Amino acid sequence: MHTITELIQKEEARQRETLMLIPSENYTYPEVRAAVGSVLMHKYSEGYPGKRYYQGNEFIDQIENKAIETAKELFKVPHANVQPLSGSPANAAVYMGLLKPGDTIMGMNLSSGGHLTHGHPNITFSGKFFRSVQYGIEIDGSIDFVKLREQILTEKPQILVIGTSAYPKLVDFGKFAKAAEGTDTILMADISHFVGLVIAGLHPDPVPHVHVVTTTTHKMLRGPRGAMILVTEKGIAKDPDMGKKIDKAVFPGLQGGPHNNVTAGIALALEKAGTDSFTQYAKQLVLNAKTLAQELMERGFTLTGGGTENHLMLLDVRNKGLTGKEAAVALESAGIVVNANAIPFDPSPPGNPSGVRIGPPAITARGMGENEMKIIATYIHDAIENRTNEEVLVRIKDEVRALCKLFPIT
Ligand code: DSN
Repeated sequence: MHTITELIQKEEARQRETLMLIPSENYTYPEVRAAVGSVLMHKYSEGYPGKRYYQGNEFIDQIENKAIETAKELFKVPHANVQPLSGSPANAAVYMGLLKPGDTIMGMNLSSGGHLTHGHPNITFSGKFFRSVQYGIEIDGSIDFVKLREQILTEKPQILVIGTSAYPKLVDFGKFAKAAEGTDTILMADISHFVGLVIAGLHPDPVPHVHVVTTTTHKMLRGPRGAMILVTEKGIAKDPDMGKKIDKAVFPGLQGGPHNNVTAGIALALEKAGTDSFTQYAKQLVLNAKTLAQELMERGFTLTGGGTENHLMLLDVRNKGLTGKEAAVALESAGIVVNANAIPFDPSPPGNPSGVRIGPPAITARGMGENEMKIIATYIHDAIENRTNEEVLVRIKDEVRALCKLFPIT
């Protein structure tokens, strides 16, 4: 039996020697890892800066204020809460703060690329304690905004959730706002998956159009596992207490002491996100995603929506004669780590879907560019075509390891 230390070392080697192509994963900065592993985790700080239930928070207050101010400046919003422990608790806090049990949440359904916390019925808090109404995409991956407006007018949701976790197109927040025009619906954008593109100006910005924005901090932002809730000018104009209500829902509503070590990591990641070097990273990421998508299509893969406009793509692998899970397992044997994922209108169940989701945020952070995307497309193709040939899979795994060595993790 390995010790925990040995297992951490093994996991580090796995991350170093494989291609991390799950689009929601990334490598944090060394400064972020140092902050998360620091003495800050020893401290209890229930409350908010200047209003804590424990003494000894002189420096913690400054750290949290720095994270809040950096977030407000970066996203140009009047209110930020940096305490949610992750994306699902952040979304839960918005619902708890702004809705009553039984109110209606309207979000994109899972197979169209939405998220469980956007009102997925029956099995999630968002679909159990609230009335859930779901919207979807059309066969070409687009959203029919005329249909959406009709649905909003019929269902009268208290909140419309605009966000995706497996959607390869840009989200037009202005069109969503127009679809809800004249109603009392709160508009919430969950930009967890593409937050870095928003910051870099490569994706439409939700802030002018919605009342509240949630995002995780560990995906494209390369921060620690955590999340933020931002209230926009439009949100404050709708309800001057919106920020206070959300703060109260986070603490004491849902959480106890904030993870101060994580707050420091978030502050550091946000500082980095405001630099030119982050903009360069985001540009390269989009270029890499488009190159990988194009190269995969040239090798006979079907991409839902016909490619990608952001940082991720969904491969429908049915034409290759296997399921998404079988494809993901074959790729892992070749050192390429992806996740099986439902595709739009998937006839198969979520546990054994027809697609895989792929994205290059992590390998772009390692410094890989378009040339490497072409090589990786060949690896993906060869691994799937030769999925029962152990010799080929081992050969690709060796080549993946050699490629990874050229792009060390910092
Ligand atoms: N679980 C994360 C993802 O992989 O998309 C966020 O939902």
